Amino acid sequence: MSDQKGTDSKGFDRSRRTFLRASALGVAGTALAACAPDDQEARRPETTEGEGVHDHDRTAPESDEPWREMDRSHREGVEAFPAETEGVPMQPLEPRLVDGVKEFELTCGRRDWEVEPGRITEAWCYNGQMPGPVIRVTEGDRLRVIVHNDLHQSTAVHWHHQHVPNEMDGVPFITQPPIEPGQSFTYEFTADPYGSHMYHSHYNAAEQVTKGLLGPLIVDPLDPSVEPEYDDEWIIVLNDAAHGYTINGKGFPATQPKVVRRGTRLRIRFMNEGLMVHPMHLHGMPMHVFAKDGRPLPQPFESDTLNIVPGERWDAMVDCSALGTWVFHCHILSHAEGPHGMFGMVTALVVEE
Ligand SMILES: [Cu+2]
Repeated sequence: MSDQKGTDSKGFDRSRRTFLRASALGVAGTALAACAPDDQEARRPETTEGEGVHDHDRTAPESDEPWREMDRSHREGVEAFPAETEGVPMQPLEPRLVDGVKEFELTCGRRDWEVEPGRITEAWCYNGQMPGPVIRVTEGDRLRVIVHNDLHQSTAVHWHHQHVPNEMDGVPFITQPPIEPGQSFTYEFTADPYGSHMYHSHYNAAEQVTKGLLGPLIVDPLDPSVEPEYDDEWIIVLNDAAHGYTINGKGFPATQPKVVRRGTRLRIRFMNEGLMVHPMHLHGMPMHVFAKDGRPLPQPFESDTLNIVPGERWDAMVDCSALGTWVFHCHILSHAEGPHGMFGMVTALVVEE
């Protein structure tokens, strides 16, 4: 990163762009490439020039030694990151404003989902996304969410931690009839309290939620001064059953990094929609944890590894002061790295000049 030769106005090294695949996250890839050790980069195949791949290691007589094969598969995973895959999670969902009510529409359905390059699973989605779209409102807003069920099973939607009227709580046979296949149901409530929240199925949940019927519900406070100021945010949704260990519906190397400028105050919103605990560990910079389940902590604390239990949300602030590509992963290591390299719950925070 210290070599400024050949950099453009954004500070990226143009000569290294050629190592990138065309990708919506080319910026992140550039940052990653720029942080790769030079010897590793020198061996990287020149993807834009066609056939010419010259890689000493792969053709050397000793290339069948097990440790070389292990190094090769580790390196390939890192070089593929961030991999482009089919299926984009967590797009912002725009409401219609109807007589002062913010009206959203969610359709439950099944689709093929590329968790990692070439690994396709069947996801059960809201609006074709896993996790589902980001519903974002302000504390005190009136919401109406019309849910259509195009699944082959009944379903219902629970608004996790929202103070809803009982009949809006989304639990079949307790607060409402199930939303049968082909039917719709309309939820209506006032957004309260503020914070990082979630919505998810509350019917056959071990299957429906882990297959993808979940999404972030962000309620911004009416008075922003009740939360710390931040420049950028990163929602991290963890899941661990039907599709393997995933961050925002993807496993490494298809997880997406967060790329920020040095000095950014980055808010991370952790959510666990899986069946297991996941201690998330950020390299390089501490996390200042200031809220649990959307509520401010009486005593914020500093952490490098934050345990996220199923159903929990945690909010942490990172002062992105340290340049580089910092790995960010679950520290139950069998969720993150094995003999073939990193997989599952691994991503990166990339801090650029
Ligand atoms: Cu984990």
